[in-house]
Amino acid sequence: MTRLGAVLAVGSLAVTGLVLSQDAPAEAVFATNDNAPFGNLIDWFDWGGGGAIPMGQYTNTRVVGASEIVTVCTLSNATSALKSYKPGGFQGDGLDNLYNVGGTDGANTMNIGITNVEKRVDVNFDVSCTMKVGTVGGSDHVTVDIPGLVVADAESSVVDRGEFIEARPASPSTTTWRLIGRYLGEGCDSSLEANLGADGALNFKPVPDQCTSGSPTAVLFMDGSAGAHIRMFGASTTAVAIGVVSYVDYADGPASYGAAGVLDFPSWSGGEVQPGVSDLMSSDLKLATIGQPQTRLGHLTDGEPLPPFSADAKGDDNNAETNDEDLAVPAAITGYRGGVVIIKDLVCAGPGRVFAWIDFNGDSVFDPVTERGGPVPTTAGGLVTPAAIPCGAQAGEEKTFSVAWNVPADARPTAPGEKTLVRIGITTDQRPAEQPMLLAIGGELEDHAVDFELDPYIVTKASNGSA
Ligand SMILES: [Ca+2]
Ligand SMILES: [Ca+2]
Ligand SMILES: [Ca+2]
Ligand SMILES: [Ca+2]
Repeated sequence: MTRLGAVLAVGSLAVTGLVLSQDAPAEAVFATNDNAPFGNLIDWFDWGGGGAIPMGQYTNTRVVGASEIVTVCTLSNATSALKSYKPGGFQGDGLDNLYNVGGTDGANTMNIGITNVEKRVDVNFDVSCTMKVGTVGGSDHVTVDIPGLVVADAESSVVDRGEFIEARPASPSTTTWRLIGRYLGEGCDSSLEANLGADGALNFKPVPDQCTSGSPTAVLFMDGSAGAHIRMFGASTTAVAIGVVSYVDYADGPASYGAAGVLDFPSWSGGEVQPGVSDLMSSDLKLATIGQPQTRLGHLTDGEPLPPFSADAKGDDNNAETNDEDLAVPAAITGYRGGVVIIKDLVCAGPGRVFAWIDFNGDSVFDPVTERGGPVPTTAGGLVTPAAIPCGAQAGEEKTFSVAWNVPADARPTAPGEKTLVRIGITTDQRPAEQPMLLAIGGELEDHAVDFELDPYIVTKASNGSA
């Protein structure tokens, strides 16, 4: 770009607390503007306010109760110095119009661009990202493979001066390039020319040139590679932004039950960039869409940026156009102390294991032993063994399941107007997930508020909670 009409960036704001050093910890950075494509899902790596970006590991951390999700991106093999760039620093930048915190142009505080220091040289570097999940401050973290990276043009490119951005996936044979967002300034009639090579590298630049009203800008998902070789050329400045796509489906009961959630990744379809030369601004190329993950409860799930704690356990039901808390948990459950209650005919899609709890004594916490469910006893009058319930091995195939509980000796009925909580989760996580306060990998959690009726006159051992 040339700095014609460049807007002065405001001083660095402490949005992320990122210190520019190796292993620098930072909060995950999500755009806050309403129109950001998949804005709740994309954690853009923020490289800090205008300083050098040394090679090394950078981390973003999200805390969920006693657990944390640490996204780790590693930069390596740079052939030239790199520094951070804030999209919106040049008026032709389009990325700040798609993703920002604080506003567009100079108001944007997201330092998500990686830019060249030297002019008129080919700049090459490698980036790769992964996630780790474990107890905050603990040594029990497990590595989670992430399915892909978001790559975007963070600064307008001047084509007649040779500027471009290129990303070559680490696993080209298993990677599909998908267009997930784009921007074109008012009155700009440039296209964004993409050239997808036989080696999987995608090169893109505005054609015939940039626009000061907002150059054609693409946001691309490298579906199948969590690493890339980046190559870019800045006659003056050119910059690339890297993001990681994931979501957490949180439990939505009262906070006393603890923050719990399941980390997962959406499945993508459409928006495929074709081999050879194409125009990413063409209306013939539709944006990619996301679908339901294989492992879920009911038919739907979704992610949310923060735990939607709520007294009536409807925080996650009411926070989107569709209610993803769609397990048919009955409004009332009846049982007696020492007996068994069963909730029948719930729908899950696997692969995965189902875990379930009821707060029988109404003390606003789940007892991990006495309030945990398990498979329906196979012998008449038998007791429930608290355990996970398998949910099929066929990917994404829905099946029904039932879950049973022993009613503990301290169970008490809910008072008029009072509810108690049922928590049901499914996960592909192979770690022990015995606690209701967990951060699992892959799946969904649902909370449902119910009446619990204690009926000493029930004579059958098992009451059908769904009746
Ligand atoms: Ca659901
Ligand atoms: Ca949800
Ligand atoms: Ca309890
Ligand atoms: Ca709910």
